[in-house]
Amino acid sequence: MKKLMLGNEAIARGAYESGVTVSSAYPGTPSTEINENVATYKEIYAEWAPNEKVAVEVALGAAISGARSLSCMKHVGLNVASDPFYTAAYTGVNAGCVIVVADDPGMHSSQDEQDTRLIARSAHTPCLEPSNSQECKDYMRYAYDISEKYDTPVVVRITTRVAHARTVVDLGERTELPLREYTKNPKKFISMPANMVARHKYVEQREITLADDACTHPANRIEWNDKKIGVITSGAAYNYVKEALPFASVLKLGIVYPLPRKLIEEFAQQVETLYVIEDMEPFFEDTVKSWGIDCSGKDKTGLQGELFSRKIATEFTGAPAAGDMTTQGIPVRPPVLCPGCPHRGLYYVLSKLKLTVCSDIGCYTLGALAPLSAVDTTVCMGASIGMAQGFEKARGKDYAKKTVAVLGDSTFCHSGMTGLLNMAYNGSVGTVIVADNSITGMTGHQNNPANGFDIYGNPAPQLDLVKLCEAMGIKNVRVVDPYDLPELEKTLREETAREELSVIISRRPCALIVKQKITPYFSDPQKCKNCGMCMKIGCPAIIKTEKGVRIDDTLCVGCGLCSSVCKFGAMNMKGE
Ligand SMILES: Cc1ncc(C[n+]2csc(CCOP(=O)(O)OP(=O)(O)O)c2C)c(N)n1
Repeated sequence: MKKLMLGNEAIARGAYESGVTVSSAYPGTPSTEINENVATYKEIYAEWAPNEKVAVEVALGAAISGARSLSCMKHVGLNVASDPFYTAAYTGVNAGCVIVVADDPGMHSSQDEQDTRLIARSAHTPCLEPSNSQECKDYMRYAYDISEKYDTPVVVRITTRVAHARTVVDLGERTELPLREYTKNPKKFISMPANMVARHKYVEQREITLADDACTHPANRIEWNDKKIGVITSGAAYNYVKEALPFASVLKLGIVYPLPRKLIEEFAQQVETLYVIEDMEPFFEDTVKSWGIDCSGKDKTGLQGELFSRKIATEFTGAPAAGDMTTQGIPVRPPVLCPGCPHRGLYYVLSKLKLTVCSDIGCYTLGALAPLSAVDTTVCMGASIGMAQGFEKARGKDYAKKTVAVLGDSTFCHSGMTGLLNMAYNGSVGTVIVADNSITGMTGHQNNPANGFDIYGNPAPQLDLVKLCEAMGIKNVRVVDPYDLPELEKTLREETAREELSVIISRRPCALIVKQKITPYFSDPQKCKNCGMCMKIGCPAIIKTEKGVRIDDTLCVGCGLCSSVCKFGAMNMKGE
């Protein structure tokens, strides 16, 4: 049967058909839909882990114990998981263990452009890269076969356009696999120096063998055409190359690490001019050049942003440039906090109090945008707390009283908890605000340990944030509703004035998950003085006109924040 599938859906299907029984992941665009789809297969146990490190550890444990396993994450997730990941290359697996990592060239929804191929190489772990949904599914089987044959975890690297494009997939049957036998093997599975010295040698030999075998693996193939131009490429870029340079011969790499040297040398010898066209880093290009083969590519495509076929046609054939194809003809629509978002009230008050805000990664990062403009720093998940502590240690307690850390509930569970423990343990002064909207909002509403539901939507033990903070020895823990601006402001003033550590839990569910009847607000033209105060909350439902403001009642969710900030009583609920 054929089905139109997202790359991410096809990866899940590939895991299913390959007989996977355990999958642990943490959401992150553009990888999130993989585990959401895995969870639809009843044959696979799926879970959201609190972070990627735990997810990889669960997958590794399952694989060593004898079951094929999967872990998925976005590229920066692999940084979090790198501790178990690097050592897993030494311990090896038992049953197959595949880690799918989604890179985001062009940073559509990420804080950096990281190339996972580089990490796979430094961890001495094989890496595969599919170009479309069919390959997403097929490469999962290849990945499990390689994982078991060579006793190694395997990375499947995808990029945004492959993860989020739909192409036709030929569905196959699931191979049901019995659990492999597990036997205690300290020399392999206990990462003590004496054991790992021998394993390191194994890893080196494995890599040489795999590089040789990769020369004949079906995932690496040459498509001969005119031999004047030859292109080495992979992943999404392969599709663009086929469209932009249909006359060229192409070496399509599916195993992108370790590289099949003999195959590349054979290809290079037979073409007049050799180009390497790859998203992100000059990963293939640098290696091929290091073998003394003349080639080029990055001088034309650059390191930043993603490739697209018109860009390749322009750079490699001199076709007219088409401007920025990604935005042409499309009105600019910058991201914004949704109408009724509970983070809006919090950032309005933080901005009013002119506090230094070490923020974090989540919907609340949007508090950085005008008119709220309340954020000073955002680095990576969980960094807000450590950064605020750094401000305190460098600038002193008085500055700490003007500094807050802000992070969401999922981010707090992911990697905020340890930062808070550090503050408590080291007697730091400061205010940490957990913007608890009872969901992992930014990545599309995944459940997490703080909201009391598992990946299937079933009730799960709910982390009690207040008790957790108290258990860390924090005396000042308060819960406040961010729709209640006066109370929120009072709480913030009181807690930041203390020369102690405080936690404020700003609690209200995400406006998009609240299912209740909405009575929208309207602006009374008799009372509106057009003072612009309500514009300061940055609500997309409020529209400024020459005569005053208007509320778009198709957007308004009736949160009443505009009414709280209007001094003239102009904002009222319809029917009031
Ligand atoms: C290491 C890492 N993993 C995953 C992500 C993707 N990501 C961005 S924000 C976010 C979670 C946001 O949830 P929460 O903290 O609850 O805040 P909300 O968006 O609900 O306001 C995730 C998973 C990331 N940026 N970095």
